Amino acid sequence: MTPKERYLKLQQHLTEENPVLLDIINTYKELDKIGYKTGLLKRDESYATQISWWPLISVLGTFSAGKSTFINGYTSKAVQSTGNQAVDDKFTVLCYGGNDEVTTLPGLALDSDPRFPFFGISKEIEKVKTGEGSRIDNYLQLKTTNSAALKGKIIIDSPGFDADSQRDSTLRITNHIIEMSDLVLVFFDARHPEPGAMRDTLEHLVATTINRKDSDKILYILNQIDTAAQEDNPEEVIGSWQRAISSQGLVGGNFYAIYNEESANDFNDSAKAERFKRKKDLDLARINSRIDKVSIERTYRIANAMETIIEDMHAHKIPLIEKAITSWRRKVIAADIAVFTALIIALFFVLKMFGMFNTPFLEWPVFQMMQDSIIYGAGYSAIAVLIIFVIHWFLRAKFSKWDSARIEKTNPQLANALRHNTRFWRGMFPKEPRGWSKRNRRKLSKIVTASKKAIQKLNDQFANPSGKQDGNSASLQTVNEQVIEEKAPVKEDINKEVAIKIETPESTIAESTEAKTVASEK
Ligand SMILES: Nc1nc2c(ncn2[C@@H]2O[C@H](COP(=O)(O)OP(=O)(O)O)[C@@H](O)[C@H]2O)c(=O)[nH]1
Ligand SMILES: [Mg+2]
Repeated sequence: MTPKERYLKLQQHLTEENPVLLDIINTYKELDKIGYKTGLLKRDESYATQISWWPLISVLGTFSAGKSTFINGYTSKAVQSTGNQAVDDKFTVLCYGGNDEVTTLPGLALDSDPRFPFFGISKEIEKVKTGEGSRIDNYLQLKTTNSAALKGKIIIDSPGFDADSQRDSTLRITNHIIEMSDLVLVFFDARHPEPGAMRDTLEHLVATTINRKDSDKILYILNQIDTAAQEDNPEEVIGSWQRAISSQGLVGGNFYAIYNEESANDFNDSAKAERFKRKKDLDLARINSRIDKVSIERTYRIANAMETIIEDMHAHKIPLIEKAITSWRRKVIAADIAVFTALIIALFFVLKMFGMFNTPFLEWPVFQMMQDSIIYGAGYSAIAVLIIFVIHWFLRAKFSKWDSARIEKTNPQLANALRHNTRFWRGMFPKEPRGWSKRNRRKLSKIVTASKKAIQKLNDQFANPSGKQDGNSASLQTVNEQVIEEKAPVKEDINKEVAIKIETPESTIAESTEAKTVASEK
């Protein structure tokens, strides 16, 4: 899929899901242009596909803990089949789609979906077993449906997690999914009399998650607590699970206990039922608010990512390109000197061998011929110059090839930019790297301005309750306010920093006029 097709697909989805992000897409396109011009981006790449446009929420956990039931409840649709037998042996990626009925697509469809860079997964599986990566359909499927709760997010349901019987590939996918997720819900179920039975599973999860910087994104959910209601001391069941989780050193605050009302057993005791429902409603609201928060944060992150990319260009990418060009140039000049000195010395000895230095220069047959005819004169000079340039270009090309091949291993982007900057028609002493003209740098500061505007629009959208009615949580409004409060000052700092770095005195004047053009274009 070409970047153009990807953009089209993105645009289609965003029109349905979050129109404010449409503006951001256009600024991403502008940013791509600079990427191509500087050689930091290959023609078939795009900055827009380097970020995930939708937050990813994955649901992992033990077999028949109620993961699929939870997802059906969350989406208010029967998207997933449920039951106590192993009903699903695949990972299911759920996202919003226009149709009312659930549409199922093979895992291969995920390979080309711009919303989510899933091709990483086939590479991951390929590492486990050669050839397995192409059988991605065995592990993954995509389902779409028009549940409002799915708008602007992607949810992954997983087959039961059972550390012993888990095949390597499934474990790999699980780890990959945890890696990419913005939020991970890990389900256990209270039917198992004591957490000890789940120790293996817990241990595996702990092993993969404990040392993560982002371990706060993992929520531990004890499900089906209705089944504990018959116990003499049901609170103790929940308590012992919580202790088991905390004793493993997991983030204790991320523990929740819930059940699904439709699937729940009868409580046979209205006071108990009341108590359980209260606990469940509270925890469910906390879970939902984490999900909403992640969706909103992601929207800001998409807008902010451009500034980060631009900042990175100024601070690291371009200086690195400049350094690579300088180092390449130094080598070419050194090689030029060495080769031409050697040639002159060789020529000198050859001429000496033939005793040419016994006759004066101007009487050499070559020079005689050149003096006799202007055509010969010009011809010989041209050949001499051509030979010199061919040697020089050969050296240039060789060093560019060697340098970029060496850099390719650690920094493919820089290698590409170096090749881009050392094409044969480029001078050896450019004022600035290719594509890094004043005009393009001004365009970048325009992009920063545009992304700031988009963030403002997002603020307006989220601060206005009528702006987003289709959220499924009652607490959405408070979450929004919370997020905005937390984010606003940070963003301003980043903006200021970028602005300071980018704005040279000339660009400030030009930018104010150009900013007007941008505004009038809209
Ligand atoms: N009692 C009770 N049963 C539940 C609850 N949630 C799910 N179940 C049942 O547990 C079984 C397994 O659920 P499922 O969602 O398929 O589990 P998964 O394997 O984790 O996807 C199904 O028969 C559900 O009806 C709950 O909260 N309480
Ligand atoms: Mg299931």
